[in-house]
Amino acid sequence: MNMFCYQCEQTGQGKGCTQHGVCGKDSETAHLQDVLVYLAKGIAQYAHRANQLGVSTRDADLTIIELLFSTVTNVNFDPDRLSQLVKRAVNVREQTRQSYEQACKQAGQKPQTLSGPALFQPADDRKGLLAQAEELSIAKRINTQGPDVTGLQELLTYGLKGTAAYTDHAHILGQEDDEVFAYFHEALDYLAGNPTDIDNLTAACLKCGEINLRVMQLLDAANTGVYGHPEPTRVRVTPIKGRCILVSGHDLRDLELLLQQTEGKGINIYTHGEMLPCHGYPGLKKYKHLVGNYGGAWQDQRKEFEAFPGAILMTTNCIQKPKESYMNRIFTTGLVAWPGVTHVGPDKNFTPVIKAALAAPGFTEDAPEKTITVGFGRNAVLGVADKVIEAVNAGKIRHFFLIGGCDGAKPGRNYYTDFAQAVPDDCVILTLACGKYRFNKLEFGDIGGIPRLLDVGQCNDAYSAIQIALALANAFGTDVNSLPLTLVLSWYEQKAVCILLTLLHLGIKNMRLGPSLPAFVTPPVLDVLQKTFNLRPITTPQKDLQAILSR
Ligand code: FSO
Ligand code: SF4
Repeated sequence: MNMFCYQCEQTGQGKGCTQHGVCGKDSETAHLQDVLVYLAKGIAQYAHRANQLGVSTRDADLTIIELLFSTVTNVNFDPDRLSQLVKRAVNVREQTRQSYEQACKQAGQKPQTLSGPALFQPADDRKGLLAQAEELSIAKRINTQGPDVTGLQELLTYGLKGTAAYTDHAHILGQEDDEVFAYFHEALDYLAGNPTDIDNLTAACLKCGEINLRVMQLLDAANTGVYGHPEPTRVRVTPIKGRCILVSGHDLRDLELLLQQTEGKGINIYTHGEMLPCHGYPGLKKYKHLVGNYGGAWQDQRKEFEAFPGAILMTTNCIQKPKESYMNRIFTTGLVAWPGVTHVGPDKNFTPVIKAALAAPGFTEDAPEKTITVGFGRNAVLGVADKVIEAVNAGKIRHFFLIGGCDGAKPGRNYYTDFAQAVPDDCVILTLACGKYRFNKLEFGDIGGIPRLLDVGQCNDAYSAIQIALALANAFGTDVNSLPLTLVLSWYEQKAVCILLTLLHLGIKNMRLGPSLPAFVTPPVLDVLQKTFNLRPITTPQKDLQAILSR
């Protein structure tokens, strides 16, 4: 039974993964994820109408977010857990239907007769469910309505998935907005109607970017509200002697809870991948046993986890198929899952992780000390805005580059290392997300005390980078597009998609995108993006730099 998925940059030769995902997702998992997205639309059909009648739909709000986040690349690979989510989705859709019908009754209205996902009844057995899933496949839609419309529908779907991930992170730390949930219902209800108008679909994608900006603002408020503003912090990137746990993903709360549960137990905690920026938060760096960062970006994990002599905790994407050698000392929590890997449930009792760390040998000696600096969030950067503005006015800073986004396994991603190294000495590089591992351990020096490489944080901190750009534009009395600033982006999965939609919503022009363009953005759609936003693919670092600096 063929799957079809083209939601990430890794997709099989630009044509979609059809037998098995390059990410490791098998056909069964892919089909179950298609069912979950379809059911999210079904819940939304009722929730949207209930919301319009003034009824709140709390279960639907949170379930939709979790369903969508579970289908993001490299999050949930476990068919059993996905099947449980299918059951939960059907139950929540039923409850939401009842709330809607009740609300209609009270308002003296006749409930609308809905179709499609609202009525979909998943088969009881896995075989039947998978056969149904085949009918929902993206490949079918491409065949019937063509690649352009399907691609735009999927662009919106992937934007929603990314936005759902950020909504979930913000919600975990107590920040949410009913209007955001209502938007999810509206947008998914729109998709449930199988819209085909290209202009409307394009506008809907930009609307997703607008809402994502709000969500990222909530997430920024959540992170800084709970843990304080990141501050420039030196982080050790070489191991020290002792037992250890490595924490990967993006979830600050999981790290905090693990730090609390390991305090005084003689276990050192290391961040991995996108958890690196955690070292800059006062509320997290205060834990003395948060000793450093280990390894690089997500795609190197199989080698690095094998070599790590302790336990490993995955809090969100990006997990890869674990090797046998560390299967018994890797753990998942939250929405992330892999078949056979022990999952720590919502009670966040990390005892199994701690036991595995104590049973492992740990590092037997200190490696020579090496550090890098993180923590240049908006508060830290804007705290020295006067110095930055002065340096620009004095001609000491010629240009800013935001080299940000995801990392991945493709060789073409060397572009970002080469680009960062080729940036002239009188330019500053801002970076965020896991793509920075391509160059964040290189020496860039400073310009009059301002570091030439400023690490703004995770992909989750894109709001911080946007605020820095807006504040600079304000200080120079201009707009972001007139600043000496260019965004050079690398994308991999759907969180990058929603951030890109946010940047387009903000009208940011002249962005460079790579390493390859999304397969779901078809030539006519790309043409619109190029004409309207001058969004263009990366070429070579030399050519792109020359074009940017000669503007
Ligand atoms: Fe990277 Fe993975 Fe953070 Fe993504 S770890 S690729 S855009 O999940 O989210 O940057
Ligand atoms: Fe392929 Fe990416 Fe989909 Fe995985 S998430 S199946 S690699 S397109």
